[in-house]
Amino acid sequence: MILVVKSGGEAAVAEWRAGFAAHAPQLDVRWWDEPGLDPARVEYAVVWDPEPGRLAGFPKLKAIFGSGAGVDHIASDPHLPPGVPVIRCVPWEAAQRMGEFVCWAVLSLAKEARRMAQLQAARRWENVDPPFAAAARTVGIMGLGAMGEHTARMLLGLGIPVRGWSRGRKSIPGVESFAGAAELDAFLAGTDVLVCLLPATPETQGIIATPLLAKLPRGAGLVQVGRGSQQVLPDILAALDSGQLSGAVLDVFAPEPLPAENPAWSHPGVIVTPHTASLPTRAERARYIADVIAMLERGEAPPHAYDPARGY
Ligand code: NDP
Ligand code: OXD
Repeated sequence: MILVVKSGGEAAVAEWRAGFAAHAPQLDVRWWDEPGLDPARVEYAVVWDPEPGRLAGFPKLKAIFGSGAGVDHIASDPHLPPGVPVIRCVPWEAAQRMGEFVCWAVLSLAKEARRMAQLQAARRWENVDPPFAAAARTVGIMGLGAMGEHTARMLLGLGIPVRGWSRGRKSIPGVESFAGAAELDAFLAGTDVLVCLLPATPETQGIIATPLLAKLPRGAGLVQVGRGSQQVLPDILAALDSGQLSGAVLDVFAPEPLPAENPAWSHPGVIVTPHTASLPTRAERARYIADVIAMLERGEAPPHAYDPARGY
């Protein structure tokens, strides 16, 4: 049973192979561009940002796995083979690592970590006196899915009040739920630190822009860990310059890598991280994918399947 992999480059294939060998030794793991590979023998694919049209070249494909949680880079392929499920890679570690990153980001904003790093670089011994305890500011999470819900619980564990916005209403103990476009403004009005954990869809494209930022309380923080297509970066920098935002942690950009000349790199109010909020090891992801392949082979419905009707 051949599984092709295109994630992390050819150099990463050995690590993927070792990960699968531990949990699904029947899988023959091959590099996507391997010379002489017979496409008709390929049954599974694990990919990040595949070239459009390539997946359609495997006629016996049973499932396509994203090597990450968001599969917009696969779903955007106009030649995606019809009827082949696209499955998001969401091991427990992915949500845990995301929760850890967001807690770190929220605390970094509250503790003015960027300013402290600047003072250290300048060898200046100056008090940094944040005006609020982190627990005095409500975090609002846009997107309460696999990542958002776990993150909400971890923030609550730190004593930080949490509210969330999603398409459908949620009932997560301790989290105030807002649903749909009609409740977005009310959600934003009580959000002191906005966390974006939305998928990239036509509805979320460009959502983090001046009109939305203006609805947050003045001096709000922003943690963007969704997708770069959701933000208008000049609007975020302008909101920081005007004081509408007090600080931002930005992990995702369009395009990636963020070009060296982009002003976000050196903006005093921004912490830039290189799309690194949640990256489980290849061993963790291989174990998860192997488990889902076992479910598929037993004829069971896979978890975290991409739904083309919803767009995520
Ligand atoms: P899920 O599909 O599990 O959750 C998506 C959430 O967004 C759901 O709560 C959904 O609402 C909500 N949502 C979707 N569209 C809308 C909309 N138009 N209005 C309001 N709410 C909406 O995804 P995950 O939690 O697994 O991942 C979310 C995203 O995080 C990924 O798509 C990816 O872009 C990003 N990500 C980033 C990483 C990084 O390292 N920076 C790592 C992993 C993921 P409902 O529940 O009602 O359906
Ligand atoms: C993502 C991921 O979807 O890294 O961004 O998992």
